[in-house]
Amino acid sequence: MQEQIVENKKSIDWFTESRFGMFIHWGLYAAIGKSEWTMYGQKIPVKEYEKIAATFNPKRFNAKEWVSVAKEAGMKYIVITAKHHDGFAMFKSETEPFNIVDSTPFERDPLKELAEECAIQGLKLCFYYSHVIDWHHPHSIHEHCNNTWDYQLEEKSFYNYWNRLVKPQITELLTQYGPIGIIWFDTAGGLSKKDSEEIVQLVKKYQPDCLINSRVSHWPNFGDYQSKGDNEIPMYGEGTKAWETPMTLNKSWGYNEQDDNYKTTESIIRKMVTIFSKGGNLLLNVGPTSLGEIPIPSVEKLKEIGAWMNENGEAVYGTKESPFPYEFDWGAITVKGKKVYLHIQNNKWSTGSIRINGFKSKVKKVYLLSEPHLNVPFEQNSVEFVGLYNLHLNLQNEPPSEFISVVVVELEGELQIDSTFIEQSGMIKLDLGHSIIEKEHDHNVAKWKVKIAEKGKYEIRLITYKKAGTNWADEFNQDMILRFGNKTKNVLPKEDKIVTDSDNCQYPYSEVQSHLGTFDIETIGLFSLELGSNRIKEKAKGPEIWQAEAVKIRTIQIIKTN
Ligand code: FHN
Repeated sequence: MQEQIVENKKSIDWFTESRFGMFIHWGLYAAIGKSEWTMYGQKIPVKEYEKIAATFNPKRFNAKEWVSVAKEAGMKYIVITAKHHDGFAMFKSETEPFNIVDSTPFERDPLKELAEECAIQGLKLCFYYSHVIDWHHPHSIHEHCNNTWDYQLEEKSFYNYWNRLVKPQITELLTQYGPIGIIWFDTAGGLSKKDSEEIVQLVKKYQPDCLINSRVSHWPNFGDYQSKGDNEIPMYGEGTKAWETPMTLNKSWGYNEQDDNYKTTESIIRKMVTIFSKGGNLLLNVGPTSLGEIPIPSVEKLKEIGAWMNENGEAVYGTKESPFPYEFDWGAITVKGKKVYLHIQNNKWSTGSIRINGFKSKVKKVYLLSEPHLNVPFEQNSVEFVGLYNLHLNLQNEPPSEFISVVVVELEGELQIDSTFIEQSGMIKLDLGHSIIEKEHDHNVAKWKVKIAEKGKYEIRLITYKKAGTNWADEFNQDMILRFGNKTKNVLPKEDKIVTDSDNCQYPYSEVQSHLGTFDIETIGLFSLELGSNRIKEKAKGPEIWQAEAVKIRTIQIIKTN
């Protein structure tokens, strides 16, 4: 399959250049208004659930409006649920009458209308298809989540479902709606490699340029790019192929009338630029109502995001990830040719300056993206014998954009940086993904090398992401072994600080910071840092099932305290 990924290079380009798409979770469940898992959660019998179709009449659905909302937000593609886990097809299906045209008073095919409108407005249309979970069909089999209130598991025959529903419906989707950007598969627990390959071949047979996400299963053998876990922003060092984070605007995918837990626009934009700076795409979700409207708070958020994208799109579309293998506390970096874009959080402008260590390229000029005539004063200096190169910017004016303001650093030549870990203004984050993991006795040790440019006291913190409802003491009940330079400490991490809205982390996870120790650094140079624990796992070879982990170790943060 490696060959196939290379063959698809051309079609993956539109995806990586686009960076930003709209996810739409829309189905019969919108009429219940409690999100898309209600049928399963309440064990609603198929016969009862089917009755909802008779009342489903999304009269206010307007494809032109939906596509315009996406386009004005700066989104370049739309992924809509053609069939979610409830088995209801949101398109005219000859294969199965449980579909929006044949079993509702609405009688229209919204996917056809969206396909026409996307073609007019220049967005790629993509279809989500739940290929393994289907609570309506008597023969679908998933490893965990089946309809066992209507059907007996032992009476199911998977290929009855696979051959008579899944394959024909995917064929319909690929042959009746013009070119499709992605078939977005989901929750494939239990699907065999053979079946997974078969569905990949089916998609490629009808539309060779159509991309397939990793949740088709058996990634990296199959799938053109990786879907990260829901609401998961990966750490550095977790895979280099194209990837995408599916993210909710509030806490739900399908329409949930009680969920007004919207993220702030600032928080979304911070997460967005973090994703872009790591080379990923953001697929941001809306859950329209049963009348066919995108909820007003979602539209308002998307308008604000659109205003930001409109001003700063140059620093997003077609850019590459930051070459620095770690996060900065002031914001994030994207790169295009000889331009380096610094996405600086507005609350950092008041500090008056930003210093980037490890910046080797000669800088030609620095200016504000939104006001290119306004130059930003800068200095470059280096201490070559210790390999320190820094770029210092003076942020004299007020931030020019709302939320995050972009500064363009234009280079004389190609971008060159020192890619070792170097503390940045007294701080650096070392992600587990970039450590070398070695086995010692009964546990693993994660190892990094880090360059310290200033003498002083340094605090070491552990950053983990904890799932809501997890009891910390159950997860961490043994000391970790921390080695920094030639000093060693045994420490049991505690929940010292909880951050509910960090740039990388969101519901159902929150960031936990644990103080591990403080060390005196008396000479500048390269230090080794090691963390040993039975909680450090070998690096995942395939996709991680993000949702399954109660606590995920992410990062060691080093902070200069004086
Ligand atoms: O179970 C689904 C869920 O309803 C939703 O569609 C998300 C979107 O990524 N995918 C599954 C859970 O990972």
